Amino acid sequence: RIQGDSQNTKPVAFTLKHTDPGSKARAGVLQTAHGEIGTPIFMPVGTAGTVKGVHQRELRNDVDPDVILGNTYHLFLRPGMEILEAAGGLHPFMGWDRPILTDSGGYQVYSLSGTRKIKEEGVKFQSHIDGSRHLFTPERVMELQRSIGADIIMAFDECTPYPCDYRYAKRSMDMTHRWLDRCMAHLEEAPPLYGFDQLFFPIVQGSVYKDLRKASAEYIANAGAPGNAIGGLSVGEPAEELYGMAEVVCDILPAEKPRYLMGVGTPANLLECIALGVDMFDCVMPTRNARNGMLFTSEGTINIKNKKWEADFSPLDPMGHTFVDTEYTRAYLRHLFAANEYLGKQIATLHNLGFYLWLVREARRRILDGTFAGWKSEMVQKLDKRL
Ligand code: PRF
Repeated sequence: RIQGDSQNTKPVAFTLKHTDPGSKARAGVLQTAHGEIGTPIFMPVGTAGTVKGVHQRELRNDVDPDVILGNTYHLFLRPGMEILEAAGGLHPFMGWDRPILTDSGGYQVYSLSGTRKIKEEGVKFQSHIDGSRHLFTPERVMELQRSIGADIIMAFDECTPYPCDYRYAKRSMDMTHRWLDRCMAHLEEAPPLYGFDQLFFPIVQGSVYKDLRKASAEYIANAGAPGNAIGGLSVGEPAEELYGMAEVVCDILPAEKPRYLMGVGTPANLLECIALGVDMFDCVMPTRNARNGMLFTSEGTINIKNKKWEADFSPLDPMGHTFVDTEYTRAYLRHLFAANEYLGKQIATLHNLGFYLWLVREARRRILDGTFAGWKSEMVQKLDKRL
């Protein structure tokens, strides 16, 4: 059932614990059916019922995220809703009993499928797997997310490309708002399938136009949902535009609800946006870049395939907090990548996710003890370096 509408008597899902005196950063706790999420949080991307390259046991014990993300688009195409419903939803299917958020497909249909047609009714698209044709409407996508059974589900939206002319951006934003109304009307009639609440988050769009972003943030805030998301960013615009839009939107979205910036980003992007009041993030960067040999550390990024690591027997990351950081050397990981061994990608993935989760946990700790702003400025300098 949708929480947060004015008639709703359910307890508030989000509690703010502290606001940083030197920035707009906040630390909070979001209650979901499968447990609490401490914010700020980074959500590892588990597109198709797996965070690529990591066992659920390692994910839980070594990376320890409060929540992971799944994708409606992928799960719909494979394994399909019949299988997921027979399994009792995605949690039991994949053996993950902590919170899950599903994205609506409002981004994946645009970025992955070959041909697609966007109309008021919805989006017609072809599967990137077998070319089969499908139609996603706001109602259909709510049904799919009920079958998947995530704790947090997302509105169906259109993520505009960059660059995007003003006229297109405005028309698309207006349609995203109408789609939001359809999503909410549908959820009113369709209770969750598995006996627990699903928190519904609408999504702000508006490309890089301040007036559109403001209008969209106001529309989304008015929906009265238990949390709100910011979409349409990290699509190729300069970082300054990303921060500018995140700031405009955060200043309008209600302070007492969590704010989720979708598909962002680099470690420095996370810290800058936390400072603007963003609470939740997801991105394929730590997992995807790991599989390409790129490691994020607190001193900057490393390309482990580089010959310079060939005989470097120092630990992967002496300051790292995951077991792989001190258990393996750079020379060993470089060798695994050179030999194209599976384990190389697995180790790199654990390292990067461990780093991202350390970063947001440290940010949270610093917000709570009032030292976030200074720490952030220092960290951002180092994070963008290449070693
Ligand atoms: N909409 C949805 N998912 C997303 C985005 C969006 O705009 C983005 C923005 N880059 C990432 N994931 N539904």
